[in-house]
Amino acid sequence: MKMWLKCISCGKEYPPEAKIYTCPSCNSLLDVVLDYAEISNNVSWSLFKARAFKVWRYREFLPIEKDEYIVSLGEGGTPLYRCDKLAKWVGIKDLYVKYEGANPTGSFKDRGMTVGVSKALELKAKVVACASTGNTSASLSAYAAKAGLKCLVLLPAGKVALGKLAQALMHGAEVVAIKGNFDDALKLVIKLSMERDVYLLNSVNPWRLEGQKTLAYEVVDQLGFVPEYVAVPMGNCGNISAIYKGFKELSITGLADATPKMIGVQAEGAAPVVEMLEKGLNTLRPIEKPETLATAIRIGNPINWPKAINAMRESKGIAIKVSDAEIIEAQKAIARLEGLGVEPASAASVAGLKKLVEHDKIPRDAQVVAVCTGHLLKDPEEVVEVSEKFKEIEASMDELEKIVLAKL
Ligand code: AN7
Repeated sequence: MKMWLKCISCGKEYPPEAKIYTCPSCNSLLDVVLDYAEISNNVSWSLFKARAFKVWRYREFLPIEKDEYIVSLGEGGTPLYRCDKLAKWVGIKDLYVKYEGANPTGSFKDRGMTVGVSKALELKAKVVACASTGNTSASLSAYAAKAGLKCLVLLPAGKVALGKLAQALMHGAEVVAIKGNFDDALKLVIKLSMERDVYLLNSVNPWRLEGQKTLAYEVVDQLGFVPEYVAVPMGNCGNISAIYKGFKELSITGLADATPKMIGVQAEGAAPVVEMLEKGLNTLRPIEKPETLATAIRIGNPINWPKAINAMRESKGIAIKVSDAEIIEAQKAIARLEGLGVEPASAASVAGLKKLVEHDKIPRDAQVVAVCTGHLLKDPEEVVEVSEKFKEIEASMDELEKIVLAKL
């Protein structure tokens, strides 16, 4: 399989075995480039549909040389729900939710880790590491366990949801809390990966994003057409970039005839990319102290911003920010109208759509896919905090009638 790394700024190319994360020449982001002419000759929907509905169904697009290196927990193949009641709530005609909570560790990160950790084995790494707002650490620790690799995770102290911390601890990662935020932890782990023999699996690693692009293939596979809009919550901005790349690859190889407009949603207290697009800035102005109850996207200096900006500009998409209150409202609507439990960051995509409709930024007859990135159980403490208080009563019918049944 022909593949190489290419700098998105200066265009310099590097061989796939180079253990680099950014361009050694200009320090910008790297992208994985495949031989699409060759891939076009080897792929078709009928070929894919004959295989299990999982990430590796799209093997020809996934840059791992030999099958023996593949580390998989059966990720991908997540449901795409048609959500008519939620669509009405949002104010649009056709809304689908891509439910990434159904992945093995409960978030979309697993799509990336199956490829990223396989690449780590291909490159003969012994130790893998990441900084994380939670889900990356939960996913990496599980895949490292499966692969037999040592795993180090750096977390912002006190700001990681309990479910995610539980996963990293149980899968046996070396867990370290950093006195600082995610951006501080990321800076530190990048330095570590440059100076020591530690393989970095944050989304700055372009191989990991190759796995995450499969969400786009699945959406077209499931719908049978390309939706007009795809809404994605943005933190470090790897996912929206990867998903857009996936749609572009389908188009390049003749498997689709269009690409969707990409909608990126950030939380108000951590929205530097939205600010960039709104103000037409050429570079990112990092937020020193990002704050939001959606701790997964509590990121002030997203490393993949150039790729995300490109995805939104090129696709004629939109960026929007939402308040914590809007996120909670959307999280409840998704759970109560559709029976889908998602964590706060995931609900941002739906909250963003509602706001865009209210501001007439997307048409009411639009066909939209909202990506809901992580499972409700990731952050049980937030749920208790934002839910109605419940009563404790004596085990008597009288009390039950008086206090509860009257309400139903
Ligand atoms: C549920 O785990 O950054 O824009 O360190 O967990 O690709 O960063 C998580 C991010 C959206 C944002 N939804 O994705 C981490 C981390 C959920 C997330 C995002 C995250 P990116």
